[in-house]
Amino acid sequence: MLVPTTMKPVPQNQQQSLVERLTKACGGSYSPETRRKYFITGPQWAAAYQGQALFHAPTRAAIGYEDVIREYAKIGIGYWSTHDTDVIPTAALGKDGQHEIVAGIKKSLAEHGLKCSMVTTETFHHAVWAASPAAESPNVRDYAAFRVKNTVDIGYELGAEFAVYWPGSLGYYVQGAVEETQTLKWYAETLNAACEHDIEMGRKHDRPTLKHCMEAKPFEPQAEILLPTSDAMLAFIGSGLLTHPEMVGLNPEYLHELMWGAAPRAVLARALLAGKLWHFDINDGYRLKHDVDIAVGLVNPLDWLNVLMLLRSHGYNGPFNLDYKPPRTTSNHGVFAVSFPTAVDRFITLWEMAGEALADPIINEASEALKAGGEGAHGNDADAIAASNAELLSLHELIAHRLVQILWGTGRTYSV
Ligand code: 3MF
Ligand code: MG
Ligand code: MG
Repeated sequence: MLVPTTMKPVPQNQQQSLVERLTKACGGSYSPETRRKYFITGPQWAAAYQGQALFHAPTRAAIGYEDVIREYAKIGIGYWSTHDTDVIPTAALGKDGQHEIVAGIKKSLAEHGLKCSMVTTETFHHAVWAASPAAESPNVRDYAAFRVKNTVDIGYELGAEFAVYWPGSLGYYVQGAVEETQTLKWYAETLNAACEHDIEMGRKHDRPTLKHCMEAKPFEPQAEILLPTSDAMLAFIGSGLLTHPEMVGLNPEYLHELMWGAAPRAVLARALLAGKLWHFDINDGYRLKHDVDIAVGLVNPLDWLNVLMLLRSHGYNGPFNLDYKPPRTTSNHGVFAVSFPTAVDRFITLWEMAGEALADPIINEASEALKAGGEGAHGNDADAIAASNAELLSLHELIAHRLVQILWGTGRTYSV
């Protein structure tokens, strides 16, 4: 809405307080104690994202893990997750430098009362991954195996329960350049190396192994992807290529599934049925567009309500990982004053609302009636069966209407 502005230009030193005052005026925020009751995990890379992209320069200053952990603690985000190279320079991986940094992270987490929930290996940014982590060259694949095993070690060190693998551009820029079945076999070997190392570590440290979760993304701006969807990954897990398929599950990302035009709720349903929904990256965005990583509920709140109803009704108790990118227009201050607290609060409200929707008497009576079905027709008479259910089926649309009503505050109307 364009309205003629009567406001005077806002001096720089008054902008933060204006943003804070208006954020507070929105209301609807939860206390850090309440926020900590949910298994909400904050990635290092999300908060430290500087706003750069293919055509875009950074808009925010670099920040380290100390800042992120401290600010997450203030907000009430109880868990932290990281890529290896978010915190450890590539050249220091597996060396003394790594041990010093990991010790510093442990101290920071303990000081602020956070836990490390998940570790993940960056197999996409560095030049070494130009031909993917499952490249033809054996030295690249040996290096990939070193990296995932080293991430398992970091996970043990920090007490993580989950390891996530987003393979990045696992595929090709030009058709015919790689042989797909061979590439997938090589990719499986890397995951096998991670699981086998984990089993050894588990024995040594007398603790359960990590849950290894694959994350699919249908397209990157520059490559064709061999495992583009969660369903492709389920097939891969069941393909016989993995030595420990029972240790490998999924980390679907809401937007990654929306990006290829799927219904995220249906994707999650298939993962639930396979017993592989272990971790969930939460964000929002648009169908058939880039991976814009908008914060949860800012684009599709109704769809999110539906997703959370499904997860609640199936007792999903894994992490909700805030894998989004504060927009380039948000400042370093805004990342922690606006972006993260409001994302967490929308998630909590949607989660609680999903509980309310599941208990809603209208929705329940309608669902039960649909399951009871229409009376009076059995057997092989298709016309009679259709007629016996015809009036009941209007309840589908009524259920959708009721969900929208719940979303905007049941029965809200205007006096016009
Ligand atoms: C890319 C992603 C990744 C993965 C991360 C976890 C940078 O679109 O979603 O975030 O979630 O690599 O392994
Ligand atoms: Mg993700
Ligand atoms: Mg993403």
